[in-house]
Amino acid sequence: MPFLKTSTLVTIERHIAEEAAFHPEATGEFSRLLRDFTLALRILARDVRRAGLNDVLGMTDGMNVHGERVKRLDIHANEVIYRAMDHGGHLCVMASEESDGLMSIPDDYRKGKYVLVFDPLDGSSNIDVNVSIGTIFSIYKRLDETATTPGTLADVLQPGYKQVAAGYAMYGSSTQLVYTSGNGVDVFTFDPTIGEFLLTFEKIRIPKRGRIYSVNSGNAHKWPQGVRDYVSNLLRPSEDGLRPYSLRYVGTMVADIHRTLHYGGIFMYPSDSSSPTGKLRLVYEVNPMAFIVEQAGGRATDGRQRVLDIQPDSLHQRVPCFIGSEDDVRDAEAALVAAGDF
Ligand code: P6P
Repeated sequence: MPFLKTSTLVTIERHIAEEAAFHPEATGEFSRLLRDFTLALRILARDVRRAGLNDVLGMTDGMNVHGERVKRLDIHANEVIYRAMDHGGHLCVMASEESDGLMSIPDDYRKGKYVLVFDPLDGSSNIDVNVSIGTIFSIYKRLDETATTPGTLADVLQPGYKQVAAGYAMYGSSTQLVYTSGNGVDVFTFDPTIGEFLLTFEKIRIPKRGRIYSVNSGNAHKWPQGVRDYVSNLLRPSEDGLRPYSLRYVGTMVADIHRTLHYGGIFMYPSDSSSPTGKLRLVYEVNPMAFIVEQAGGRATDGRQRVLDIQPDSLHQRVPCFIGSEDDVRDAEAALVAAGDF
């Protein structure tokens, strides 16, 4: 794998404090924000691990804002993160996949200069079968950093290149936190015996090209012609042995991106005839993953433009996405152009 395994004993708190040196304007507020957030992740790591025992699985009678039946663990995760983050004084507003609109900071708590958006439990369709699920998050500075009023929708709907930090936790055989604040991508593994996230891989670099593609092929009949041409070509054996590619698809974005980050290749959720803007959400799924993959040397577009340059129009806006190794994403874009999809 193209990154260094570290042997020094570095907790995420120490790592963030050391990274603060790259941000002279840092007041320590950002470090305290992340400390509170990792507390929520520690709680969710415990609760996801015990989910099968606590009977929190299974369908609720609730529906989320998108009309999808919501599993109890989704709601629980949303509440855990909100309660961990609502009183620290670092945030002026939050928003999540499970929230209809903005998640306000309670009146009697100070409004800070940061904004947190998150998908509390990505991959909820996999909760019942013990397949990896995760939490995805992004942090922005509010538009007026001097304001002390509640944050607004404009503070949340910022283009992805404005992200101050982004990351995801993956609750699998171990709980890993993959994180960037614009200075490369680092991986922390949770040690439940000491309750700490320890730095395990530093400055991940995604391979320039991989040999894996990741997409829900069940939608192939609905894809734009360029996507079908691109995937057909990946399956055509080449004389240099680079093709055919292998298909790997977990159905949890966190798991599919995590594998792509380490092994290279491409993760795609294209638009299709029934979902003209794809399925995945720009603000709290695709933007954070795009920031991470770009920081690891990869590429993330909607098939035509850089994801991080897109100005969001609404909180739950969907966007087609092609994310992964630079060469693989560019090949997909070229196939879309060749087929006249743009
Ligand atoms: P499909 C999980 O429900 C999710 O939001 C992402 O984590 C995942 O990449 C995608 O949807 C899977 O969608 O349509 O392939 O089941």
